[in-house]
Amino acid sequence: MDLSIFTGTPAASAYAEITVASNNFATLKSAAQAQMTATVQAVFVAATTNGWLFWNTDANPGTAEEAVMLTGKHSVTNFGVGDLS
Ligand SMILES: [Ca+2]
Repeated sequence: MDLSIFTGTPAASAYAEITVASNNFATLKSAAQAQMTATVQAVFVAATTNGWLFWNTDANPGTAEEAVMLTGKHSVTNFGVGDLS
């Protein structure tokens, strides 16, 4: 997945991944945003059923403006920083 916020493959430090035992979008988004810093710009959340990628696109690094659901990707083994290129 080639996000416009990155040029080429991002540094590992720009990415985080977590597991959240929920399928509630607000819960997943909140958990992702808790990981987001000036350094971490994209967060993969392995939810109960699917995976979600959240990322920042504006000047506030603590809020995710964009998200996409990755059907069936409910494990952190299903996605990694190497998939952001
Ligand atoms: Ca933001």
